[in-house]
Parts: sequence; C-alpha cells; structure tokens
Amino acid sequence: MSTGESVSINEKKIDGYIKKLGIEKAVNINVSKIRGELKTKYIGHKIYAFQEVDSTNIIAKFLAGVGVEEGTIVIARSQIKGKGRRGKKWESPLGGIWLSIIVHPEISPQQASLITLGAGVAVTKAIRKLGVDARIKWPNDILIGDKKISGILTEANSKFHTLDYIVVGIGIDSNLDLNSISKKTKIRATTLKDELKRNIDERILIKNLLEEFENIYEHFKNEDFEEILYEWRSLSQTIGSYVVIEQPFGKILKGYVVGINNQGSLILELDNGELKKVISGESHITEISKI
Ligand code: BT5
Repeated sequence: MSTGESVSINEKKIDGYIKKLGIEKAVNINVSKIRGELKTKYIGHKIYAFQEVDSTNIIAKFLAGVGVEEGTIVIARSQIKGKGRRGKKWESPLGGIWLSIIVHPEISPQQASLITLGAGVAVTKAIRKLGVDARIKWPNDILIGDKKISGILTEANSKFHTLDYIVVGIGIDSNLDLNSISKKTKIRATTLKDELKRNIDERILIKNLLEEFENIYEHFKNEDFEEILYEWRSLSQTIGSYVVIEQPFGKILKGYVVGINNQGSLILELDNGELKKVISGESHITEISKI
C-alpha cells in the first residue's frame, strides 16, 4: 500500500471518529498562525483544534492508534472530563491551554516515564520565558511559589514489549478565571494572568512550549536522559526540600530529598538516615517545605 493511500484511509477514519464524537473544530484557535510561527522540525506540524472535548488525551490516544504523524497535537478550548493522574480530575474551563502531544519514540517502555520529567522541563522553561519563577515539583507539577500552574499526564501504550506511542497531556492555567474552578482546587492553584496581572498571549506560550518540548524530546529519543535530568534538577523545587510522600496502600515516607537518579526516581534520606529510592508514577509528594 502506498503512503498516499494509507494517509487517506487514516484521514477517513479520523473524520469518522470526530463526527461520531460530535465535537466542533475550534474556529478561534488560529492553527495555521501557530504552525506558521513554529520553529520546530515536526512537533506541532499537524494540529487538531476543538472547541470542547471530554479530554484531549482520549482523542490523542485514538489518533496515535491510527498512526498519525510524529508530533501531532490535539488542543481544546475546554474539557468536560479533563484527566489528572490515578483517576483524579483536571478542571479545564475556558481560558486555559489544554493540549496533548503524540510521539512514537523507539525506546523501551521502561524508559517512557522519563518523558514526563522532560515535558515538565519544557513547560517550566516556556513559562519562565514570560518572566515568572516557575519550578517543578516531582514528578509532574509545575508550581509558582506553592501554587500549581500546570500539570502533565503521560499515557503510553506498548505492543509486544515495545512502545507503540506516548501521549503527553499538558494543562496550563494561562488566562482562566480562578472562580471558574472549584474552591478546593482554587486555593492551591494560580494562573499566569494572576501572576503577571495581564492576559498573556497564549499563541506565544504554545509556540515556546512546543519548541522547548521538541528540544527535550530530541534528547529523549536519543536516550540522552542525563541532559533531561540535568535540566530537571536545575528547575526543581523538590531537591533540597523536606517532603512527605504518599505511596500505594497509604504508606507514608518522610525525608530530605537528596537527588533524582537516572530513572527519574527520587532519592530520599529518611529521618533515620537510611537512603530510599521512590519511584515516580507510584508515589507523590503531599507536602513540601524548604529547609
Ligand atoms: C495532573 O494530574 O496534574 C495532570 C493534569 C493533566 C492535564 C492535561 S490537560 C490536557 C490533557 N488532557 C487531559 O485530560 N489531561 C491532560 P495530578 O498530578 O493527578 O493532579 C490533579 C490535581 O490537580 C487535582 O486533584 C486538583 O487538586 C488539581 N487540579 C485540577 N485542576 C486544576 C487546574 N486547572 N489547575 C491547578 N490544579 C488543578
């Protein structure tokens, strides 16, 4: 089968899927303008933009499954069922950046989780370009001070022990009104609009984000994880802090974070002096304090 035919079969499948979902294309996200300004080799060259979806990650997983091109983006103005990790909700009203990036790296599934750290670096660098002091809280929260501005949800699919695709879902509270999210979430969140006291140009932020992501993804693809970890360490709010970590089955660990290893696990010095490795994806920090 020629490439031409497979592309048209894919496009038919994708059109059918979008029709079945009954979702509207976003007229007010200027996709060609974003693409025109992008200085990337492949990330963001194809963008699917929608008005309102359940979750951009769900659509991205479908697109990844039919084999869309490397670096394809799904973006929506709002999400009804935005997803956080482990079944948590990601509140996604109008005014935020909600997008998913589809990639197919030829690496082992065990290494896939490092892309979350890489995406964290890309988001943090893109936000910092606007002049705010964003930092990363392990493994996937981007904070300004102690308030969350962005979260990342990575979903990977493997076939016969090899990685089929990774969908990196990124949410950034750019211009949203904090009153449009629940009280419980609002007290621990901030927006770029609130930090900078002005509406930000989301197109510039998206452009910066996709360019930073491609830079870091090139390291990831080439298995140059040291570079990602080096950048992650320099942007981390977690290293050098005393933390409380919630593990599966309610186990709690407390200690001082002395570093992160080359699998992306935290190295914690427990109160009794013992060093403990804490694996990302299974554990998360519930409290953090600088000492
Ligand atoms: C995350 O999960 O932080 C991952 C968020 C990923 C969102 C993107 S948006 C595009 C793509 N499509 C999706 O459906 N998801 C991805 P987690 O670490 O589990 O954090 C979830 C917690 O963050 C919630 O329990 C709330 O406490 C908080 N939260 C929810 N919505 C928020 C918001 N808009 N801003 C700040 N914090 C929020």
